[in-house]
Amino acid sequence: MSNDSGRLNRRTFLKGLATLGAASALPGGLLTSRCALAQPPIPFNPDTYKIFRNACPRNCYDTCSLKTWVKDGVITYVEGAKESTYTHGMPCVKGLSYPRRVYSPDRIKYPMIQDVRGSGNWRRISWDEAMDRIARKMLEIKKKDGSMLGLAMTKYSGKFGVLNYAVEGMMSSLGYTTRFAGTPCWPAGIDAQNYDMGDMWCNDPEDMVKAKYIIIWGGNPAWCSMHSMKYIYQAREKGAKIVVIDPLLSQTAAKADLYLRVRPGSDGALALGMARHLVDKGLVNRDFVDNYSHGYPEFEAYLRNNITVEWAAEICGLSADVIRTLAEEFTAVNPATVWIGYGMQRHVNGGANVRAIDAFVAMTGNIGVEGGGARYGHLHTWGFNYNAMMQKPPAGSIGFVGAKGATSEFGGSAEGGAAAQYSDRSLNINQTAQSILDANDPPIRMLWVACKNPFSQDFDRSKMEEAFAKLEMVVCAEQFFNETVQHADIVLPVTTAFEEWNVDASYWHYWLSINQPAIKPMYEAKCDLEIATLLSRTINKLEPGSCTFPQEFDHKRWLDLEFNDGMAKMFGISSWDDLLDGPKKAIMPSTAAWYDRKFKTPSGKYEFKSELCEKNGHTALPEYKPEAQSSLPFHLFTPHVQFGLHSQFINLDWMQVFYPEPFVYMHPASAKKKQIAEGDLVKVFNDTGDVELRVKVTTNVPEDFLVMYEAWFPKRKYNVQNVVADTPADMGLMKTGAPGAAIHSQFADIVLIRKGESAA
Ligand SMILES: Nc1nc2c(c(=O)[nH]1)N[C@H]1C(S)=C(S)[C@@H](COP(=O)(O)OP(=O)(O)OC[C@H]3O[C@@H](n4cnc5c(=O)[nH]c(N)nc54)[C@H](O)[C@@H]3O)O[C@H]1N2
Ligand SMILES: Nc1nc2c(c(=O)[nH]1)N[C@H]1C(S)=C(S)[C@@H](COP(=O)(O)OP(=O)(O)OC[C@H]3O[C@@H](n4cnc5c(=O)[nH]c(N)nc54)[C@H](O)[C@@H]3O)O[C@H]1N2
Ligand SMILES: [Mo]
Repeated sequence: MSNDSGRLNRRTFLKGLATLGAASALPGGLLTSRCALAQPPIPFNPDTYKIFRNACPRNCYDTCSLKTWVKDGVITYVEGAKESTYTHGMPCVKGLSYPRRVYSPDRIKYPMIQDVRGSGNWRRISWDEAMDRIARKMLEIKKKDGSMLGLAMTKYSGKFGVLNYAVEGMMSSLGYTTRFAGTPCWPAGIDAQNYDMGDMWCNDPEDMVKAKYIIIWGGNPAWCSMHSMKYIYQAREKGAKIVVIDPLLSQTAAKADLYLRVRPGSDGALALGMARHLVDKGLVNRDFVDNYSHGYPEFEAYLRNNITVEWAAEICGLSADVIRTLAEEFTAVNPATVWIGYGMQRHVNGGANVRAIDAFVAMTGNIGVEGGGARYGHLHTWGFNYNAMMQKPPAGSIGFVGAKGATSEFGGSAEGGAAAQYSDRSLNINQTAQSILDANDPPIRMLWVACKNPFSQDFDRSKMEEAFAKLEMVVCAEQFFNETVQHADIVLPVTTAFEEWNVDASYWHYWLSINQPAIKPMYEAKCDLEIATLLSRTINKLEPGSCTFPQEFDHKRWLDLEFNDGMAKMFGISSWDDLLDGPKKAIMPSTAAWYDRKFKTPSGKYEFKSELCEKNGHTALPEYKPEAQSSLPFHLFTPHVQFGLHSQFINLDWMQVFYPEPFVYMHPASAKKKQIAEGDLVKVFNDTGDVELRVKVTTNVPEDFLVMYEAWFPKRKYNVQNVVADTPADMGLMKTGAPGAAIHSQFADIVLIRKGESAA
């Protein structure tokens, strides 16, 4: 990269930060010392740049539509596409850092082999050799076991492009394999909304400007969906009240009109207390409950017989008066909305709590209303053909008998459409380590990891070491040498979104964006789809007919195969080429989900009482379910970080300026009790394991809390999963194939290791 482009890069980046208000997070002086503003201005001639269309493919609400500026074949900076009213011309701080990711010297550049796993002795090999070794191992498995079930795949959300589903397709095309089903992210809430409404569907976030009352319940959009904040602020300018319900004083809470600190996992009790108050006050919306709902009388009887506002107050830690006022204020205006965050459903009672909140919103008549709704997420714009994913196993493949194939929340079963009695073997992604240890007959011999970082994102890290030790071969398709790659035998370099064709929809807003190659693939990187075609060529040469995956790689042809009339109609395009003119928004009859109040439940109505839910082992009504208990003194939260997205971004040098070190956050009173002060080195521990790091003391967290943000720091031994067990959430199995993970129903203790420098 030329100096000029480097400088322009940094300047635009910091300017972007200042606009976002993130510069306030910089320690004083850093901004000026890093910034090139003092240097002579760079002559800027837009005509010397080529602009490409891209989209941020991360697992994020915002899925930003991007424009990439390329000069002399080099990406100089990335901006938000102005066509998308949602992205609004500006990506987040992570998006602005993309050139740094593409050109990071730490990227995996070539296929490599590690002579002894964990040794760090990586050797460059050719693509041919890598594929040959992989293919031979797969054929060896089939010969030994008579099936491909010894081959497993774990994949989640490192990149959410539709063509990345070629990884699933590649597996199906080899035969019946073992899949890690489910998602660590949002499954309990997905099932809950499916029981209540028959699908997960949310209003267009842009219609939040119409809301007169907004409760952000267990979500932190100031960090995790920053583009949504402008709608919330606009609603406030028009008079709306913004309430945040969270055990932590998050940045979103700090920006609210009212912050309500609740006990973890007590949201169901709070919602039911609010619902009871509506009943007492005669504030229930009769039109909705009488005409569009099923089982309301039974729900009301449950509230009258079992719930009081005082009981709810006791459990959630708010006063009865606050609960009454909140319920009354919410019903006093129209429309009013609740944004149900993903954070709050990561509990042993997460699904039950989402159902209770849905029921409260439904009683107020705010479902199916523009500016209203119980907003959680949607997949309405994901109507692709999933051609890359749906591949048929070779004739005569032997698999699991009678079991259900693995599913994914983004549609389709992994069975590849073959109507055989056999299927894939499906294991729980939220208990990856235990599942590997338990799987026998045949054992998992080989693991393919793509778009996934199990060592940093899955649970019970120490068990993961043990589980990987059982595997005969681990292949990672990756961009960086992360902890999972350290535990692999072969690593395959993959492209970034700027080096490939792809298409990205959002699970929150209604825009669709394309990724076109702004630059050629860096080094020897290939996309997941090309890797699948390459493997198919290699393995079919060794054993003809052993893999059905197409052996040709023409990205544009693959994109054609993903689109259909439904998608074209929804986005008002004639083909995906139209997305090269800019992102397109779905054309909808209303911005409100369920605007016609025709629900997809068995009764066709909103189900306060769900027989399906009962059949699946839960309660038919959204009854109270208690949070987990422990004898350990602290609740432990490991939520999402501001300057990274899971294990991505924090490893970039630009991000380390803002987030150089992880801390555990604790309240001053409990710090004092433990004789711990700010800056001290401590150990956070529980039965699962321990983490050593320094302390920050803050009243943003309750007294009985320890908080650490998930992130990957390449040069530190920091991993929150050392202390997060693989505890299941209550729901998720129905729609995603495995129960969710109770990531926040965790507990720990803390002990001083060494006093900090300042105190010494
Ligand atoms: N303790 C704790 N754990 C959590 C959570 C939490 O809050 N606390 N949150 C959970 C949630 S909500 C989620 S969604 C999961 C996320 O878990 P993951 O989906 O595993 O997370 P990422 O770190 O985003 O991505 C994984 C890897 O994908 C790689 N990748 C990027 N692009 C590509 C590509 O094109 N091809 C391939 N093959 N790889 C690519 C990235 O380099 C990265 O290493 O984590 C869960 N884990
Ligand atoms: N910057 C950034 N953005 C991201 C991500 C990221 O890692 N970084 N990840 C993306 C992904 S995959 C996801 S799933 C979303 C997550 O988006 P969010 O759900 O907004 O984020 P989380 O940090 O998981 O949790 C939000 C809040 O839930 C609170 N919470 C936890 N338990 C409870 C509870 O019992 N009750 C209540 N009321 N609140 C509770 C936490 O304290 C936290 O403040 O964000 C996406 N966007
Ligand atoms: Mo997530």
